[in-house]
Parts: sequence; C-alpha cells; structure tokens
Amino acid sequence: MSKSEELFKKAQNLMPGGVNSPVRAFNAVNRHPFFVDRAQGAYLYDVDGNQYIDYVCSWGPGILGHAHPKVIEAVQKVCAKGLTFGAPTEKEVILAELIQKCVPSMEMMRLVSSGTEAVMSAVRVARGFTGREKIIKFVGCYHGHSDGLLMKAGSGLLTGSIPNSSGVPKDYAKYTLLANYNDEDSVKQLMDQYGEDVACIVVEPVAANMGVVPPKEGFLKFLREITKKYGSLLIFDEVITGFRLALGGAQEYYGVVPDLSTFGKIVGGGMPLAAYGGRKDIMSCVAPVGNVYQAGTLSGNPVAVTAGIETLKILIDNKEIYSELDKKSSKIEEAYKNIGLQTKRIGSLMSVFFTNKPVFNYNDVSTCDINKFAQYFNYMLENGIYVAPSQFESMFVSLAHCDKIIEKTVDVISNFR
Ligand code: HOZ
Repeated sequence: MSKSEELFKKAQNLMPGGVNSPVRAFNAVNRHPFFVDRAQGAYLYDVDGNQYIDYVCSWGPGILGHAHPKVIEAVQKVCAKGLTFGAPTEKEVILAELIQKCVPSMEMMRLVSSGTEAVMSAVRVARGFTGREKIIKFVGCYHGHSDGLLMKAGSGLLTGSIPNSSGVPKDYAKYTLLANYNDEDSVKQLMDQYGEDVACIVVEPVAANMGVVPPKEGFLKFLREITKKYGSLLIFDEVITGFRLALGGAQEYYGVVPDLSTFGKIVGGGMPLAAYGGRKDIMSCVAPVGNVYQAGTLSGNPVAVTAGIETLKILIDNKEIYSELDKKSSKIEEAYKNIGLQTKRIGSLMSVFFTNKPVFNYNDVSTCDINKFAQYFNYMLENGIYVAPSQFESMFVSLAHCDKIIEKTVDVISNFR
C-alpha cells in the first residue's frame, strides 16, 4: 500500500471524506487522492516520491509557481517577528495601497482570511447600504460556502451533485434569487419583479467554478446598467480572476467597474488572505465607522499580508507576465483543440469540456460526459500531469510552467484518446 493510501485510510476516520475540502477527495475521478509532501515551481511531489506537473496551482493562488524564492524569503523573515498580533501593522497599509494601485475601484477595503469571508461580508455590506434583503446570484457560480450563497452553486457542490446544501434554513435561502449566467432575460425578469428589493447582483465576472465560462460580449456591461437602474449594487467576485486576468482583474480586462469587489487566492500569495472593498461611501457602512459588523482575529495577519505584498510587487514590476502566461496557455489550448476537445480560455485560466454543446452556462456544462472526464484525469495523472480532479474546476497556468514543461504537456494531451 502506498503512503498516500495509508494516510487516506487514517484521514477518512478523522475528517469527512478524509479531506478538509470536498473536491480534494478525488471522488469524481474514482481514485484516492495523493498526499502532498512539497512543491517547487511547476511541480508537486507526493509522499511516495511521485512528481507531477501541477495545473491546479492550489486552485488559483500559484500564479508565480510554488515556493517563489522572494515570497518564501520574505515570509520566513517576518515569521521571526511574531505570527499574529491582533493589532494593526504597517504591512496591512502597504498591501491595501498595492491592491488599490492595481484595482482603482477598491477605494476602501477590508482584509479578511478567505474568499468565503470576503463575499459573505460584501453581500452584508450591500444589504446594509441599500437597506434591501434580496440578492441575485447565478446558477453554477460559486462564492464560497456561506449560507446565502450555496444555492445551485458550482465547484464542489456541482462536483458532488449537491444542488443545495442541507443546513441552510429555507427562510434564509428565499432571499437568494437565481438567474442564468450569460442570460440577460433571466436577470431582467427577476429585476422587473423584485428590482426594488434587490440589494445586489453578485457574479464571477468569468465563471470559473463550473469550468471556465467567460461572459458573452456585453453581459457584464448589461449587469452594470441594470443594477444602476434599480439602485442595486454590483459585486464582482474576483477571488479567481483577480490579479490573474490582468493586474486589475476582470474589471480591467472587460472595462466594467463594479460597486464592490472581492479578492482571494493570488492576493494572499499562497497564504490565507482575502479582501473585499469598493466605493468609499459604501464601505463607510462597515464598523467602526458604520453599523455593518465584520471582524476577525486573523484578519490582516502579518505573515499572510507579507506573502501578498511580495506576490503583488512581483506582478506589478513585471507586467509582461500576463502576455507570457497568455502565450503559454494558448499552446496548451491548441493541443486540446487539435484532438477535437472544446476549450474555454481567458489568459491563464482555462477549461476543457467533454461535451459537443457550446458552453455558455450551467445547463450547457451539465451536458458534459463526466466519465470521459474521469478517464482524461486519470490518463493525465498517470502521465505525470495533475489537472483539477473535477470537470467543474479550472486549469491554472503559472509562470513556472516553462517551455519544456508546456511541450511535455502538449505531447501528453496529443496522445489522449
Ligand atoms: N472550492 C475550491 C475550488 N474552487 C477548492 C478548494 C480546495 O479544495 O482547496
């Protein structure tokens, strides 16, 4: 028995499914997960000594590759000064300034510890500011695991065929209205009926938790206009797209500015850190200035903030990174296309869909052949390449994926049948 198998056996008695986050259990690809020992650059190494080219990149944060020397050095140094103070530090101010430099709509922000917390808090702020209770989210979009955002969500819920999580009171769920991604009419209908009661529309500007589904031309602009018309707020969940599509995220890439945004993953440089923020008049609702409450012992944690600062500094100082990532990713996309698979890609964010139906929303995604996906996943892993163990997660390319690695990837994809 391999060490990963042994650990998984023990873990299953200690943690639900043997994991601390559902998709990691590999249930959808019919095998046990490998347990990671370490990672460097584009590679992951498991406890049995296997090496994998990693296209999961910790589900998004690893834009520079694993264990970038500058980030690691800065983190090691700051650890010696103490791990948490529960009091403000200069580094929080530095990170907030860097975020604002990249994303000008972040006029005022809060640093928190996870994407879930960021979106949950942004939605609360939207409700506090507007005095309204209903929100609109899109089927197949995932915004973390807070109660009000789990209805028909993507990511692990889609992977595990859980349309609506148990444990969410019906009386609470009724405030979440569901529209279809890329479908303006479905939004119009809800806004016609409930617009005056809608606090916000929350959207992943590029859906990336039902596989990668980019917005149709004009869709984000339409959301901007209809929210303005009804006095509702527009929230961009940029936990995945932030600092990945461009320094200024999807809002820079598509030129549509939301009222509030949420960031996670890259902004924390691999540490548990996220942020939410936006218009100053709206964020002034947050305590202690206003009455919308949100707090956290580890919010703005100095070690996490340091990883975020170093990562953003590297991205800011090397703007060509984004065109490089685009080039690398386009080679991989080409390889999928050459064997007749449908892909969707924006920069270094990509998905391959096992369906002939063109993919624009959850209904299209749900036609995918998940058995074929499992076969593909296992083929890739057996050839030393780790892609997300679910049809409904994204593929992430990092700077550490050098030409040689991309070539090997292209070669392996080309031989998949
Ligand atoms: N929900 C995350 C991906 N969209 C998975 C996180 C994890 O398992 O680490």
